[in-house]
Amino acid sequence: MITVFSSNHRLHYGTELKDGAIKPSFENPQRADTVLARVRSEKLGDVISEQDFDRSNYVAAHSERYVTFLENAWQEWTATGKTHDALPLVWPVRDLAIQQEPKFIDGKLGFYAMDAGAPISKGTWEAVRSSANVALTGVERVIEGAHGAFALCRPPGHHAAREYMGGYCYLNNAAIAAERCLRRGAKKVAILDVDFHHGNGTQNIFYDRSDVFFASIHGDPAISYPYFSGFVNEQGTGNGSGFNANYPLPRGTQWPQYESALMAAIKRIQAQRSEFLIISLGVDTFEHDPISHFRLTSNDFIQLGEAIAKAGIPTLFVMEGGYMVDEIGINAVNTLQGFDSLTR
Ligand code: OKP
Ligand code: ZN
Repeated sequence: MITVFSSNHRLHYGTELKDGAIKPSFENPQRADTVLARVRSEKLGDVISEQDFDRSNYVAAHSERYVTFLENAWQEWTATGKTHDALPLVWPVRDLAIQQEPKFIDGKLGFYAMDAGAPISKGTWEAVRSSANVALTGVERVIEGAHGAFALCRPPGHHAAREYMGGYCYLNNAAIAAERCLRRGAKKVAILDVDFHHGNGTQNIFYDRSDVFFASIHGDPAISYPYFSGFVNEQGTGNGSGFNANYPLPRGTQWPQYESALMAAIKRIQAQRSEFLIISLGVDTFEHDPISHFRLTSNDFIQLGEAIAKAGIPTLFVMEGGYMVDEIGINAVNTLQGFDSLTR
């Protein structure tokens, strides 16, 4: 299958708050470059660059004021004399005022963030915009008739909600791609999130809607990031009631148990009669991932790709997490090769 890639991802590399200290982020540029190298060495297919897309495509999944914040944050931060990464320091939880946007950058950062895991530096917006354009370029291929395509997005997107960033994510690439399908005439789209972490942002964006079905298989949020979403009882609201499905799994989950959840999710997706399937492809379910605790092997990812192919729906794979840089390429490309082996 074709891979879409943007070298602009290298413009973004920040710090994160980890174990009480500011450290270099696990979400580093080497990740995407390792995956790209594997795509090439395995001759998965052509690699193309991203096209440019209008900002209205981002606003389809996010609020106008949030996109404006992302566009201007670095400039507003440096206007106060700072030169290091911008990070939030206060968050509007529970009874605090959550309606009006603060007028100063420190307040805006907290207002538009769920955690301190999404630092903003000089090149962040350019990298983020390019990552969304990678997803849009990939989904255009699928809309035009390709059975599968791979959007090698970095930064990732699935923790980014309609109006907040977090967990290394700024714009929700998978959600933006789903909105593009709808804008181009589709009536039903499904997103399946196989990243180790719950796709809280994607869930948030489509929670009250029936046109995009969202399913996520992830580490039990009682013990895993993002802690505050991803539980079984979150099934959608209003028109979206019944169109959100979470499959939290315990620490140490191996392929047989994972496969049962995967089959259940795919069954739900097929029942929706979705015209397009978008996979939030995180490979941090790998047994040696440094920040997660499932135990999938590299071979298991081939089976993951095969199971997705059996759904028989035109599919866009969107890169999300995966932090064991030596194996991230093998595991991502194994998934794609598993898919291709049943669809060529
Ligand atoms: C992103 B993806 C907060 C950072 C805590 C965040 C993990 C994000 C995972 N300071 N760790 O789903 O792989
Ligand atoms: Zn993850």
